Amino acid sequence: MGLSSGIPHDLTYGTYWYHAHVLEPQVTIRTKNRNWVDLLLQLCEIRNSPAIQTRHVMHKQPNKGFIIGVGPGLFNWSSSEEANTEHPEFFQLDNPLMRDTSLINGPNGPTWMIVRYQVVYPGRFLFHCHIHTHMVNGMAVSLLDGIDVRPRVPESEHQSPRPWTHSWGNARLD
Ligand SMILES: [Cu+2]
Repeated sequence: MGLSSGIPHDLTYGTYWYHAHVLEPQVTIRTKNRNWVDLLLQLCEIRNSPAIQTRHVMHKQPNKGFIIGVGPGLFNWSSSEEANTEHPEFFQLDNPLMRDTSLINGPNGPTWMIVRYQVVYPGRFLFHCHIHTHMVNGMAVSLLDGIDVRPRVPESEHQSPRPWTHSWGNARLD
């Protein structure tokens, strides 16, 4: 897609800045087509547990993102720009890694990572940990990318689907 040459260095892309507390109850993130999005991952500590965590294999569907920032502790800024102003050593905006899967871990306690991507494939996708026991425990969000250009379901398709029947027999599976 040639995105590496087009990644914004201007960290004012705050429209789609998400913290967990602003996520919808359904844990979805809605974006508009062509916009740039910063996803903030925050690893915290589990109470009464050692600080060390296993690595999390974070996979972003469908297109790759740029790992523009990684830092220790809790992310206490309100934007990538604000964090970069205070701690530029945590950011790599020139030729950042471009990945669809990235490792994040906190061997010495909490840590954070920012994945920046451009919405180029309208649709529903997952951003999730590839360790399935983590994913089923909630380490996943649904990216509703490009909601402004997704086609609408035709009125004629709004009814409940008819029972499906095997084309090779009479068995009804409803
Ligand atoms: Cu994990």
